[in-house]
Formats: sequence, C-alpha cells, structure tokens
Amino acid sequence: MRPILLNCLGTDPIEYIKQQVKVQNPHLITMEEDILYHFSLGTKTHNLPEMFGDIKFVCVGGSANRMKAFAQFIHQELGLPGNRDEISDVCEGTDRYSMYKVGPVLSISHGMGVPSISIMLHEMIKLLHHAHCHDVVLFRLGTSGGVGLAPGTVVITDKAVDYSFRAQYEQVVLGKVITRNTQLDDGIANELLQCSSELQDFPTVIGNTMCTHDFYEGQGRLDGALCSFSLEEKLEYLRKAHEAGVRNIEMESTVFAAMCAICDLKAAVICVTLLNRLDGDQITTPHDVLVEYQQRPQVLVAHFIKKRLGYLPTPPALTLEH
Ligand code: R2B
Ligand code: URA
Repeated sequence: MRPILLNCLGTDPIEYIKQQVKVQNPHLITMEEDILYHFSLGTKTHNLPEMFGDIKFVCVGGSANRMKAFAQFIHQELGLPGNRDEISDVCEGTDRYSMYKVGPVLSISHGMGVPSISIMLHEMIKLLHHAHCHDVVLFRLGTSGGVGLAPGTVVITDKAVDYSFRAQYEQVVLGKVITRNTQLDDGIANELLQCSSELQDFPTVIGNTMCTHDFYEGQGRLDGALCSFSLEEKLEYLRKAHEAGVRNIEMESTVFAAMCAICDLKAAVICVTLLNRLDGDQITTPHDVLVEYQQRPQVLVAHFIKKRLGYLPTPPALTLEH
C-alpha cells in the first residue's frame, strides 16, 4: 500500500494533485504566455494564482446582470466584509463576458448558446488551471422551458441530452465530428436536491435537460419568424422528449457538461422553467414573477455553497432506535 504523506494543508499530496484543475492540451505547457483574450486577462499581465487561487465554486449563467446580482447575493449570504454594491467586474477590459469574484466564489456570464459558452469555458478552465485552483465545483444557473412542469419549477439536470435525446455533445474538430459524453456529477445533483428539500421554497426535480442550438425552430416553437411544422407535430416531439426523461429545454448544458467531464471537473446544471412548453411558446409571465423565478437557482446554489463552507449546521445522521 502507498504510504500516505500529508502536506502542510493536511491533505494527501497525491489527492491534492488529483484535485487540481487540469487542461487537456499538451501545447499549453509550451506557451510562454497565455492570453485569455475574451476575459482581457493573461498569464504575463496578471498574477492569476494570487487573484484566483482560492476559488472553490464557479457559477456561470447567461446574463451579465444576473451574474452580477448573484455575486452581490452570495456576498450578502456569506457575510463578507465590504460593500456588495462595489463589487467590480474583473473583465472590465472587455464587454464579451462579465466576471465577479466574491471570496471563494466566481460568478461569470456566458451569453446565449453553445458557441458563446464554449469560448468562455475554454478560458475559464485555463484560468482555474493557471491559478492552481483545486477541488472546484462548477454550476450553470439558468432559465429554460419546462416540459410537463409547472412554471417556476427548478430542474437539476440528470443527463444533458441533444435534440435526439442522446447524452452526448458533438464537436467538430479539424472537419470531423467528435462525440463527447455529457456526464454530470450525480453526487452534487443529489446534494442540491437535498438543499431544496431543506429550503422548502420552490418545487425542484431531477430530470434530463435537452440542449438545442436555437430558441425557436430548434425547441419546436410555433412563434418564430420561420416555422415549417404543425401544432400536432410540435406536441408529438415534446411528448417524445418527455418520454425520454426530458423535463426542460435550454441552450448550453451539453457543452458545459462535456467540457467539465473531460477536464474531470465536478459540475451541475440548475435551471428554472419559465413556462410549460406543452401549454405554449410565448413567455407571458409578468416581469416581477420572472425575476423571482430566476432567483431560485441562485438561492439553491447559495444554500449548497453555505453548507459546503460550514455556514449551516449539517443535519444529524439518522439513528435507529431500539
Ligand atoms: C436559456 O435562456 C436563453 C434563451 O432565452 C438561453 O441562453 C438558455 O439556455
Ligand atoms: N430558455 C430557453 O432556452 N427556452 C425557453 O423556453 C425558455 C428559456
């Protein structure tokens, strides 16, 4: 058996190295400098280990405003010093993405759709790697269309699936299609479900999430500028999706899951449903209700983070009475 040596942090060094954020690119090590162009950050211009080395949770979501609001919310929840209204955008040198660091939490916007989130993920994973981060958990917090669920339900993704309900992501590399698996972390998903039952604030389910490359035709909407199918055909597709375990539809989960899985990063996708797609396509819910819905994944993830950081008492283990 391998003798276990403990380093100054009290962890087994082999385990410590295993938990470091890794990239899967042999060329990176040969580069003298790495410019993270869309973040306006770089290995020569910024001290990434000093700026980001303590990150333990990365939360990503589509909208820059929502991710700023999340950063302010988590600042308040963690009771951190300083004024939460003064949290500034780390990526202020660019308007491609916004990034806020609040203690061990990084909150980043990714825009809409697979190409936008994929650029952000490449640079974010490299950032965590260059900063020597270890033992990091990633969350995508988003909105979605529900399939057979009441609006406002939070869906924790079991499998991120494509338009044919397959748990895979197709990436074109040098003109060839490469298929990557979209396995997410079951343990984190179950912990999140447990958090929801502790909060008792809103309905939460675990289900499959379908990721599409478009909001309109790709999600079977009848209300786009183009539509070539009938209401019956739309409903037949959504019913098949439901039979395949799909409970919500959004536009980033497969590439998020695939890239995290390849880099051995623990990840989860948590999206609130804004409508039930079996009932319609237009989002008619009043603005203030939508704002509250969009806070639900944030509340859930904040609870998870607080538990992990020891802010909340862990419920006592069940004991059997004799
Ligand atoms: C959910 O909402 C956006 C489209 O409105 C998209 O980014 C997604 O995944
Ligand atoms: N986001 C989506 O991608 N689809 C919806 O129906 C709602 C939000």
